[in-house]
Amino acid sequence: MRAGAGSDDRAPGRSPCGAGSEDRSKLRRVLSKVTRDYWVGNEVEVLEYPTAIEFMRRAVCAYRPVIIRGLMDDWRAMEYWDLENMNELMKDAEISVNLTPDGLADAVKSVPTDNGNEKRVFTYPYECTMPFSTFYRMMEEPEEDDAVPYLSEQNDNLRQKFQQVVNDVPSSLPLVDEVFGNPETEAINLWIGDERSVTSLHKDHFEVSSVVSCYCLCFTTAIPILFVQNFYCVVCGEKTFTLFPPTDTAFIPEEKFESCGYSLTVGSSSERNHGHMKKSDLVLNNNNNSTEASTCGSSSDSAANTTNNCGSGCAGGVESDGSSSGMISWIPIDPDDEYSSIVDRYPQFVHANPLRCTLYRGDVLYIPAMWYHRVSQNCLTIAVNYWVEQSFDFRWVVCH
Ligand SMILES: O=C(O)CCC(=O)C(=O)O
Repeated sequence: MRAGAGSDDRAPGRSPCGAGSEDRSKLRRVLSKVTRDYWVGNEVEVLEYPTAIEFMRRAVCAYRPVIIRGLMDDWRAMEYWDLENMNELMKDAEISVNLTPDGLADAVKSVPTDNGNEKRVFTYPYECTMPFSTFYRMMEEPEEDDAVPYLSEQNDNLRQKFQQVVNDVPSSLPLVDEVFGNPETEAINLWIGDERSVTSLHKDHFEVSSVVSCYCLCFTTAIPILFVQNFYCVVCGEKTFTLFPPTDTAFIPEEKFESCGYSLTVGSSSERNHGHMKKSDLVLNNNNNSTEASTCGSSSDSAANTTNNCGSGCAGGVESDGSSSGMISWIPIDPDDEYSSIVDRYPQFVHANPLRCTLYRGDVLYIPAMWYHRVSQNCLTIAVNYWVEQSFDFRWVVCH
């Protein structure tokens, strides 16, 4: 008799490697429990002025997020950055701001269809070029019917576009240099937003245009992707993170969605409203192919930057399918929604291991590569994050 022939492994409902649906559900329960008990725990640890060894032991070797205090004490940004001072310095600078009607950029939403039903699509924000002073007014004097602005361009925007303030933060974090041996900083990003904006659940990818060694590539996609570790630094305000370990990939749904992007409606009102873009100025189009002018109260007439947030050099969500089909693979849940409404739809989410934490002024959150995160602000918040190259090791293997 051939090995395996006639054994239970061949029975209906069993996978080729022998796990039936009951076994699989037991495996899920065990994976969830050992993840929680031996690895993730129930809260994000706080390290005050850690030495390199402490950070190494508590966070890097444990492959767990931690909040680090004391890394930003000597930053000039801590003294000078608030929205008013930044506006003084940069009021005429043209900046790129993401606009949405509801504060949800790069997220899965239900939209009405022509036949009166609803469908879920992945939506990109409208990337609008505007003077900093317009952004400042939209943040300081928001009106009920305003579109929601979020300075969340990524793409290394602090180093590339904010020369006036880039030297107010270090070019790298000394603790990181010591622990990882002066690693490459892939990007330094500036984020300015408030409680109206939410960044949906995702993990950080950094797409590279150059040819990199194939073992560094995410092998589920045709696009070269590096995973990065994230050092997220709050200069003022408050941010709340909901984090999940990479092994929760077994419990976190991911589906393909048609992608749509917001663009300007014809005859939009920004001129009438001193640059304030209104919710009604935005319309959702298939595939984010808008080439309309995107100057919102701007003195220039630059065209829409239609690079989406899965474009080169920024954090995508899960992965693009790498084709031009306009389909995007994304996580269709908000973990901060009502729990029962999520598990009704995705029962395996019951095994997921969320960790929640809030960062305050001067806090740095270390997010190891491949950890999922969902982010929101509790008030007007200015933050900077460093994406640092991740060297691949056994964790990469285990997580796959
Ligand atoms: O601050 C945010 O809204 C999102 C940050 C984030 O997702 C990231 O740094 O990868």
